[in-house]
Amino acid sequence: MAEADAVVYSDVKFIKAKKNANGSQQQAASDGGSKVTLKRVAVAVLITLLVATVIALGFTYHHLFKSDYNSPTDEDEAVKKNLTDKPYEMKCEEGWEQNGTQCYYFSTNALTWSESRDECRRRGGDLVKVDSVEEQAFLQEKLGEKMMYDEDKHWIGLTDSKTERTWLWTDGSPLNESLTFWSSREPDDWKGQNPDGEDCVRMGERGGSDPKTWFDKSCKAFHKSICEKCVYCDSA
Ligand SMILES: *[C@@H]1O[C@H](CO)[C@@H](O)[C@H](O)[C@H]1NC(C)=O
Ligand SMILES: *[C@@H]1O[C@H](CO)[C@@H](O)[C@H](O)[C@H]1NC(C)=O
Ligand SMILES: *[C@@H]1O[C@H](CO)[C@@H](O)[C@H](O)[C@H]1NC(C)=O
Ligand SMILES: [Ca+2]
Ligand SMILES: [Ca+2]
Repeated sequence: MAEADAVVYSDVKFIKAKKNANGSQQQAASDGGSKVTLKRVAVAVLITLLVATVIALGFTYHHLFKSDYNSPTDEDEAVKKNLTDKPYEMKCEEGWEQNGTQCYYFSTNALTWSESRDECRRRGGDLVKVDSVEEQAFLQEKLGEKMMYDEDKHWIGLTDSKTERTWLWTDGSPLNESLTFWSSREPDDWKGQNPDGEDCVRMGERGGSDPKTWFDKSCKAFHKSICEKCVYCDSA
């Protein structure tokens, strides 16, 4: 409807223009039809060219934009998706379990405390150091499930083998006395098994949820152990 109106209107204008130019209404009327068609074709061609130009410009822009800026963004998105989909694979190595920024390896080899420490260091970490209530809760939660029998406790990186009653972590730092998780009546430096007493610490309570699961024990006893490694650090 609108197009028909437009055609009629342009027809009239064209005829008027023709009449003014050469004064012959007859010729204008006879030529009018084909000239109007030509004009419409020309407009259509122009519009087509315009549309093609816009599309071409758009494609070129998109192409430039994509190669200059989009590719790193796509990659960032992939890494981001990777991180949210598989946070564990992205950070801790296979066999290690993550809690916060730390990775933990629950060794299944029963070794002395020193041998266990060597094994942790070979794996790029050290025997675990408990730095918070949350970390202790995490470790006990894991051991509660992993321990196969009551004595299946695991070495941690705490010892008083240098000076009796001076408990040090493997990094040389002293035990914070307001952050200890001794089981009841521990440490007792019991000499029943070894006359040297008990200078190393093992932890865990099968099926338990009480975090107070530290026991001192002869360093020569054989136990599984927990290694710790910082995800974002170069060393443990
Ligand atoms: C996604 O993670 C896997 C391992 O979990 C890794 O091999 C891959 O390169 C990662 N992809 C990206 C885009 O980071
Ligand atoms: C670490 O473990 C504790 C105890 O299981 C849990 O409450 C906390 O959400 C864990 N943190 C992360 C970041 O996984
Ligand atoms: C000892 O642990 C308590 C409780 O987590 C903490 O508030 C305090 O800052 C710690 N002290 C040292 C010297 O790390
Ligand atoms: Ca720690
Ligand atoms: Ca003991």
